[in-house]
Amino acid sequence: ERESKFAKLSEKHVQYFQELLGSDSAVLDSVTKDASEDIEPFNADWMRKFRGHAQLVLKPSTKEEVSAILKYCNGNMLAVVPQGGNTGLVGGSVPVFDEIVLNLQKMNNIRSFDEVSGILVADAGVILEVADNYLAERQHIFPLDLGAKGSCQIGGNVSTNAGGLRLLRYGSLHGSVLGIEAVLPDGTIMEDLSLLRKNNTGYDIKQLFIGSEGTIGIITGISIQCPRRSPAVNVAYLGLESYEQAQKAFIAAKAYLGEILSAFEMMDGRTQKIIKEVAGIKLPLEGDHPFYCLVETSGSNTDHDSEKLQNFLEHVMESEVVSDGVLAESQTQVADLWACRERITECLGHWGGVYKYDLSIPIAQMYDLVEDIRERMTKDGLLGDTEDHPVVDVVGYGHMGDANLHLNVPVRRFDKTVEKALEPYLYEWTAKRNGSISAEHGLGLSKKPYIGYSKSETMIKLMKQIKNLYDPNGILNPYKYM
Ligand code: FAD
Ligand code: 2HG
Ligand code: ZN
Repeated sequence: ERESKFAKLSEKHVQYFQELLGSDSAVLDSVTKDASEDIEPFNADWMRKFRGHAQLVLKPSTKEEVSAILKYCNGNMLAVVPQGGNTGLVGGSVPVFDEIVLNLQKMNNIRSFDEVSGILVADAGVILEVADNYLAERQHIFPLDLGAKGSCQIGGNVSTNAGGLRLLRYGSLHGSVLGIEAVLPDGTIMEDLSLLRKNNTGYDIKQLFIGSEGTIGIITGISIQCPRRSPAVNVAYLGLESYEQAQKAFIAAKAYLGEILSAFEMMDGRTQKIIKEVAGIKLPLEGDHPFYCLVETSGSNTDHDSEKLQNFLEHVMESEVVSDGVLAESQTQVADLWACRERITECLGHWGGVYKYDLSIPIAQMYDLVEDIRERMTKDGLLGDTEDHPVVDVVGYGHMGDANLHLNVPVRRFDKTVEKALEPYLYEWTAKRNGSISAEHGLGLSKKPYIGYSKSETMIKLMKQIKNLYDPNGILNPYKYM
């Protein structure tokens, strides 16, 4: 239910924001006002699963504007949803009711880059791919990469503590983000854009903002440690007979490739069949394999890296860990092999909807859950080839090197019976194995009711105390997180 403590948007409020930002930075609902831009894309999430009813979208260009907006909203009890690229997968970036959307897209300047230290300082609204291209021109790399790079913003990435495809190599944003500039709900500007790798002077408050999903403040800028870009990047795509073999391949990759291993991704055969059927992608290997792995190395010496990779491939082929494999021989082939992994998410939406789960589970047991759920869906008569079955398939893939499974259930329509058969069953399954109900996508709206499977009562109480301290009126991203 909409919380009655929040005010409803009035003409007076709109007038204040238009005077503050100018009318082209305040997008209004076309039903009630003259629309300068369609408001619908700001109200609907990427999956088209969640839809809010904001009547106003604000696009500030400076931290001072963000501060003035929040101060006014806090004083007038207007609820606000911070929004970056709106690629989040848990319903966190769109309103639940009529919250005002504060979108960061106009704050998109790179502020500085130091080629000696590799530290980048940039506005929160810079698109991830834009930041990475900027760094590529300077022989550096953004320490995060993910399929939504063309749309997601670095502020959104930090707010969700996104993991992505190379966490195995570059670690979590909790390690690489050095500083944060944020605006608190009462309008206070928190300047903590440290350029220091080491700084032991009290509580590390910026860490609270990393993964806080817009609940305690709006991130307006970040400073981040960026590694040198590796001149030698190799990618191999392997076909395997079983999940058991995929685990052996991972062990061998760590042993043979050591410090140059930069990604180890697992895709089941069903995901590969789906990308071929839905997007017409030509699969790199002949025939069907039950499992596939994508292995990437990044190093500084082409000959040295190639030799290591050859030894790895010889080992896994000779010992029959891997049934078949292909090594990219050009930049285009590198991109083609990565497409087989990165385009899965987009293709799974083909039939209408997807139930998505993003779980941390001990590697050895990761794929057991996919098989268990497939059996459950079949037994309940929900999975089948015809229209009267809501479930199209049950697939598993993900960041195997990080013990992060993406279990996806593509459906012909969102259906309460399917949802009830999945939840909380698979959260209980995960909790029993000491896993996490969200490895990287966060809580948002989808996982709010289930946080208890991953956090104790004491931890939830502490989280609520932090929320109340930063946002006593509860105006920032209400109804979500915990
Ligand atoms: P949004 O979706 O706009 O917002 C996400 C959350 O952060 C919301 O709660 C919002 O309120 C808050 N927020 C956004 N910006 C700010 C800000 N400046 N200040 C405060 N709060 C803010 N995620 C992964 O972790 N790993 C992946 O590999 C991955 N791959 C993806 C692939 C695809 C194809 C898609 C569609 C999504 C993928 N995601 C992945 C999920 C998503 O892209 C990431 O979570 C991303 O970090 C969200 O960034 P965004 O700018 O789109 O944020
Ligand atoms: C990925 O790793 C993303 O591709 C998205 O985290 C996963 O769609 C998903 O479930
Ligand atoms: Zn992922």
